[in-house]
Amino acid sequence: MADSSQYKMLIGGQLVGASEQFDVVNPATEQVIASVPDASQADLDAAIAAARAAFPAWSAKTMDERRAVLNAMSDVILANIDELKRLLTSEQGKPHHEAEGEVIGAGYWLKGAASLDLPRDVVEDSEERRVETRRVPLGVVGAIAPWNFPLILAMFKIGPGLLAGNTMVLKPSPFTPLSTLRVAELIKDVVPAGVLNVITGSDRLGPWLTAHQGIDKISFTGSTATGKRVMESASAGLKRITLELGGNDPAIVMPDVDVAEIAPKLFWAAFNNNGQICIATKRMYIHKDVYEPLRDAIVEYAKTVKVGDGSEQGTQIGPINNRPQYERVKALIADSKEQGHNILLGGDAIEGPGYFIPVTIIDNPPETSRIVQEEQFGPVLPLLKFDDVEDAIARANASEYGLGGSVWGADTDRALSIAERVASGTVWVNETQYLSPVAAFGGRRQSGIGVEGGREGLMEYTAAQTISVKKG
Ligand code: TXE
Repeated sequence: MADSSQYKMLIGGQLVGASEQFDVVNPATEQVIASVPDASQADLDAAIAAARAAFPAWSAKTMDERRAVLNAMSDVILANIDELKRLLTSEQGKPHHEAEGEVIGAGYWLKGAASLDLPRDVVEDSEERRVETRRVPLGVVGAIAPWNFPLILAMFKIGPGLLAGNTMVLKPSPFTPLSTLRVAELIKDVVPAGVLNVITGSDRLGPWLTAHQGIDKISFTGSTATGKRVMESASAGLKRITLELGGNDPAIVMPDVDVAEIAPKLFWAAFNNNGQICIATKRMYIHKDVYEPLRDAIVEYAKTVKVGDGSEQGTQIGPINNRPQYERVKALIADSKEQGHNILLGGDAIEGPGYFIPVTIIDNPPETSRIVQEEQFGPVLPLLKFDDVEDAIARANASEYGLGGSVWGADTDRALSIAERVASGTVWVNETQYLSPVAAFGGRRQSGIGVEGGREGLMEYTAAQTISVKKG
């Protein structure tokens, strides 16, 4: 089939098509909105060859020279907010105001990452020798970004990966390739050819990329199940990996909270981006003294929230991004119904077209139920009652996941002492989901390996090199 797509991949500084394409659907309408290149093995080879060819010159540049390129990319993104936000809403579903926030966040993430530095440690400086450990880039990074925050999560990888001196082949999710391809087109003249390559493909491309001999490191954001397959495939070449996987974040709500003030905050902790966030609150443990009033306040607030097409004025929550995820979330709600859980709000599917699920809130289901134990990644939240905070901490930590978590209370010192006992990579007190390009972010247990962000995240794109110089 001839390449009819207006969207092109970026390989070696050139915009290129592919001999095959696949369709991208608007999740609010289920209409096909574009077709994009479905990279072949040869296209992948070409992207990796371009990245390898660009590596010597890029890695030889100073950190300041690379910083300047990241800042220039950021400026291009920030100069095109309106177009990118509309594109993002059309492929992802999120409301325009959230899409705008993501585009701006993507731009600023690059700037934040560009402010980082790598350590150079003189570990010995004696009469006999000088020993210094510095950090060197790894080579070509294969980056796989997901569909919930396609742009900003790509920048989580591009920023530190390129700053450290690596070159990159980035693969966006097949559900949300458009805004990333458009960014690639916009930045192509500010990034040296081959330093950043963007390729799109159907389900076959991810496994090809992770198994490819020409890749030195993989940075993957996606599900735990796929993360394990990525790790397996990376093992053949002993590739370095960073895996940012699923989460089942607990919130612990203490009895001294101000119910009216906190209800909307707790609502958005769970339902921001339609619950499709690895660090969304997915289990909400509320102290029994405030359980009923807070439950009622959250439900009342939820009734005021408008679910609809993200491109329409006033929409606060859009559709689920894609059909497989829509089916997964519906199956979890169906399970709750079968188990006879008390569904306070929502529950019944909204008539199509579009992958719409109403905001669904479940009243104190058993701890062992699927809706508590599994990552829902959609607009359904179990509220859970606790009496003793020790019990709440134990339940919060009894999960195979360990990505995020939050503690809410007027007594901040008390909340902090509880937060320190939540066994997750990030724990917030009286807020959630604040991430920074200069802070390490990563998961424990089955939520992942390694971190993104901060100096530690930057160092994951490097190897230690010790240089020992004999004196005299
Ligand atoms: O992701 P997958 P999906 C979670 C969330 C959701 C679940 C599934 O719980 O329900 O993931 O989402 C590529 N080797 N998160 O199916 O399966 C594939 O092409 C290499 C959490 O979308 O993990 C796609 O681009 N790559 C999350 C990407 O991997 C492979 C964000 C993700 O696919 C591959 C999104 C393989 N063997 C979903 N198989 C977060 N952590 O934020 C597939 N891929």
